[in-house]
This record gives sequence, C-alpha cells and structure tokens, in this order.
Amino acid sequence: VLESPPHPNPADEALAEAILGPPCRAQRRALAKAITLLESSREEHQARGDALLARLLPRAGASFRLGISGIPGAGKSTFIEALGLFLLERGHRVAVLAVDPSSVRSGGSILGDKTRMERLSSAPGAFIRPSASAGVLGGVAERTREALLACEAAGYDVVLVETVGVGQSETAVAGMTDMFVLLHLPNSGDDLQAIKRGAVELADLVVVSKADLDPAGADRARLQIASAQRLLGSQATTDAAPSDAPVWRPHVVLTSALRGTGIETFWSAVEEFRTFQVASGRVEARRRAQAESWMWDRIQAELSAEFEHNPTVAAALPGLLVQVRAGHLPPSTAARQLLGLRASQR
Ligand SMILES: Nc1nc2c(ncn2[C@@H]2O[C@H](COP(=O)(O)OP(=O)(O)OP(=O)(O)O)[C@@H](O)[C@H]2O)c(=O)[nH]1
Ligand SMILES: [Mg+2]
Repeated sequence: VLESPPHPNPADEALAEAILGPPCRAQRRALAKAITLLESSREEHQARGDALLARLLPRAGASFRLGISGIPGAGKSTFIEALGLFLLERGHRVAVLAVDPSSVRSGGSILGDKTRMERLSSAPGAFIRPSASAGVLGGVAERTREALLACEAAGYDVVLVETVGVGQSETAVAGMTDMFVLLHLPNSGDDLQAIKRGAVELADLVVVSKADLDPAGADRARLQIASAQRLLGSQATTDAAPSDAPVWRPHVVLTSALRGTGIETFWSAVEEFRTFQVASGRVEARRRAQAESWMWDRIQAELSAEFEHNPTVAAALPGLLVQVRAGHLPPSTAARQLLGLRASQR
C-alpha cells in the first residue's frame, strides 16, 4: 500500500495558504519561512517539509527555470540584477535562488549577492533567496530544487538559479532548470577552463559578460566559444531527444550588465530557445528526466547515510580501509564484505 503524503499541521497549513494566496509582503515572508523549513535537516522538520511540499506541488511547475553559472566574479549577480529588473518591467515575477557548494565562501557571497542585487531585492515583484548551507542530506542542490517548487507555487513565473562554476554545482543546476546559461569573461584563459570542466557542453546559451571592459576581447571570446560549441555539440539538448530531432545551436551573446547592454538580445535568445524546446516537446521530456534523477539522487543519499551509520559497518570500516589503502585487499572485495555486513544486520 502506498503511503499518501501527510497533511501539514495547522501552522504549516497557514504557511501554505499564504504562499498560494495573492502576491504581497506576507506571501514573501511565508515563502521564506517555508524554504527555511525545507532546508532544515532535522528529522521532524523533514516530515513537515514533505507535507508542505505535497500541498504546494499541484501549483508548481508553471515557471521558466533558468540556470546561470560562471566562475567566481564572472558577473552573475550583477547580470541577474539587470535581467531581473528587465523582466519585472515586462510584468514577470522573478525569483532568484543560489546554489553555492563552497560553504567556506558562503558568508561573503550571501552578503555580496544581497548588495549586488540591491535594487532587485527591494522590488515587490522579486524574491531573492541566498544559498542554502552546505552539508545537508542530499546536498545543497536538492534544497534548491524544493525551494524552486515553492517559488513556483507562489506564482513566480521566472526562476533564476545562480551557481558558481566549481565542482558538481553546474551539473546540478543544469539538472534542475529548463535552460542552462554560462557566463564567460572576455579573456581567453577562461575559455579553456570552461571547456575543460564541461560547462560549455552543458550550456544552452553562452553570455560573454562585462563586454564593456574589453570589446575586442569579447568578440574574440565569442568566436572561440562558438567554434568550441560546434566541435563539442550541445549535451543538454540532445539528451532526451530522438536522434533525428532538430538540434538547437547554442548562441553566444555579448552583454554588459553595468551598462545594461545586451540584456534584451539575451532575452530574445532565451525566448527563441524556449519556443524551440516547446515545439519539439523537450521541456516536458527534460523535466521528466530531471524528476526521475532527483528521486534516485535522494535514494542514493539516504542509502549512503544509512550505510555509514550502520554500527556493524562502522565497526568494520576502519580496518578494511587500512587494508584497501595498503593494497592488501581489492576495493571490490571490501565493498562486498561491507555490504554483506549491512545486509546481515537487517
Ligand atoms: N565593467 C563591468 N564590471 C562588471 C559587470 N558586471 C559585473 N561587474 C563587476 O564584476 C564584479 C563581480 O560581479 P558579480 O556580479 O558579483 O559576480 P558573480 O559572478 O556573481 O561573483 P560570485 O557570486 O562571487 O561568484 C563586481 O565588482 C561587479 O561590479 C559589467 O558588465 N561590466
Ligand atoms: Mg554572485
């Protein structure tokens, strides 16, 4: 028998109603509270979070989810502020979330984001949420996925997810958004970096940011990225599509968030991509695949945690590790023994 999701307790039900209600200051407050609950790693909060999410889910899904990545200092927050204000002017409601895998840096970056998005964060049509703290079960990315659904339930129709281009965060953000954008500085050192870590392949669109600093360099960067894209192909869009489907050719757009140039061109390219995705049925296909891998991510995280906390496993682990490190025991044998211990415990 399948367990149906529990109902929220009265306090959380009031939270849900405020989120699903009309846009106002109280709605933003409720949304912020709900996200804090969803981010909590305490067991009783997780059960409450699950119930709340189940309540919000029927109203989620209607936004355009846009991932924005780039190395530290690439200009992501400044770009998001400019883009956010541009979208508000066109009647959109914009939510901004951040995935920051490096907890060491996060204190500074949260403050940095808030000050760099000062105008956007005080706009009534926008909601800005700095990064969740690292080290929670399932990782920061999972918390952001849940926060994204809550923002959608509150009626934000564009959700921007900022992430810094290190580690697995780019793959994680590409795996929760409808479109993945890479911000690129107008100097060639950055090009190779981005290509090496696979970000260019993931990108549906590349932005050469801060073009005002070095217009000639920005043009060179555009040509280099475009030729790299031709060589690499685009992974993100070929994933879920049949092999004979038309292929999206990622654009490269030059912007200066400081001068406010290129934002309109950028948004036209986004809309072109979106039209292409909708017409080819890829939006739904991509989201279905994402939902499935989200579930598996969660299962793997829970299983690993349970495994590591198993007392018999924990007792045997140090000794086996010594043997594996010394080359006296094949890793596969050690793994099998540990898994066997766990199985015999149940
Ligand atoms: N000249 C120029 N400077 C810019 C532009 N956009 C951002 N900057 C500057 O670049 C610096 C970094 O910008 P951020 O927007 O904080 O970059 P970020 O990618 O969000 O940085 P992290 O969140 O720390 O990874 C700031 O000093 C900005 O003022 C631009 O279009 N032109
Ligand atoms: Mg930033």
